[in-house]
Amino acid sequence: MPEVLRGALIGCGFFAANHLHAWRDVEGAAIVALCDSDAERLHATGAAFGIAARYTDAARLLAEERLDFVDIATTLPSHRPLVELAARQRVAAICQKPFAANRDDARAMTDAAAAAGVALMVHENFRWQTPLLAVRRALDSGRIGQPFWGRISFRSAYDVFSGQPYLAQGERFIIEDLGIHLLDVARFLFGEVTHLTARTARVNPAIRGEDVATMLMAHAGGVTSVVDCSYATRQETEPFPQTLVEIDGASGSLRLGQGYRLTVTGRDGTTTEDVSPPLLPWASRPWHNIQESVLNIQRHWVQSLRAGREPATSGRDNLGTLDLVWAAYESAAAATTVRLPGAIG
Ligand code: NAD
Ligand code: 89V
Repeated sequence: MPEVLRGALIGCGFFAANHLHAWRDVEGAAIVALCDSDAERLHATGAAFGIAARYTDAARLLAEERLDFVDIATTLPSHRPLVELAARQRVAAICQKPFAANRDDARAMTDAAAAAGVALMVHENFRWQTPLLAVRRALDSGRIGQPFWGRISFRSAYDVFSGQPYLAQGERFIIEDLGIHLLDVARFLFGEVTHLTARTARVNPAIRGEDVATMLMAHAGGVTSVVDCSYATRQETEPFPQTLVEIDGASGSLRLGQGYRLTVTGRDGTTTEDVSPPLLPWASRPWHNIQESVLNIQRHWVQSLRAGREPATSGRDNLGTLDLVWAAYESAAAATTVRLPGAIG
């Protein structure tokens, strides 16, 4: 394996600058080429980051550049063709979330990477946020004992549509765009899910999809969890983009509250810790939490490739999160509880 892995970024839109800034901070990898079908965006990004090799066609990029991986930061409709293209060239790929629109596409993508013998990671970065990693560590410390109940919550009135106008246009919105992160965090903290019930609502009349969702889940390990998200919730202090967590266990409880305060109560008393993410030099509030998680997941990608290990949020792993997304839409539409494909009994 080369000392510095050669990567290309495909998709120079709203979020791409975070990937590119973070790649500069990742040891052992460099972005050597860019691709975007929009030439204006491509050249603006190339100029901003000093990257001269620029392509408007991903097939040409892969044919002409010698690459160890591609980092796909395009929106959902292009994910399957781009992942398959990379696999055909035997190039490893990172793909932004949402990975796929349906199980057939997701399977085709994971099968293509497996058949080519290349790594495939979904850029599912929320579980890499410093505050959420601190929650995982607190659970692992055993202080609250065996968890039996949890809540992962993200409620905001932040205007996400100004930076990402496509979010207002899709038939599906909050579960597919944001709930997907929280459902992944629920799997990260409580394990796989057997049953899910969801309710959704659209409060903002200017958008097409749902902007409020509540999911109730039974996890195979015995935890009952609630995942709730809203972009229609105005509060005294706007918490965007903080994910709040409540967990009750057999010997105590844990709360990740606003302002990145982690309070853990065990039989030995209560401790409160500031688990704020660092403000990286290229980051800006309030996005710094998400921005730092981009750096963390990209570092994890390089470490995984070097160690020959499957990344934590591999394409295969992400099927479990996507199943929850699709189950949530199915449950909300039919007003029923959905049994997950992997559920036993
Ligand atoms: P965007 O629309 O602003 O940018 C996407 C870019 O990809 C555009 O410039 C478009 O021209 C280009 N593109 C599309 N298809 C292409 C193709 N086949 N070949 C080359 N270029 C192509 O979107 P965005 O807001 O930057 O979001 C990109 C992805 O990142 C989405 O899937 C979104 O859900 C995800 N996202 C993730 C996070 C996170 O925290 N993980 C945050 C924001 C966005
Ligand atoms: O992560 C995302 O995809 C973003 C946001 C956090 C704003 O929902 O769209």
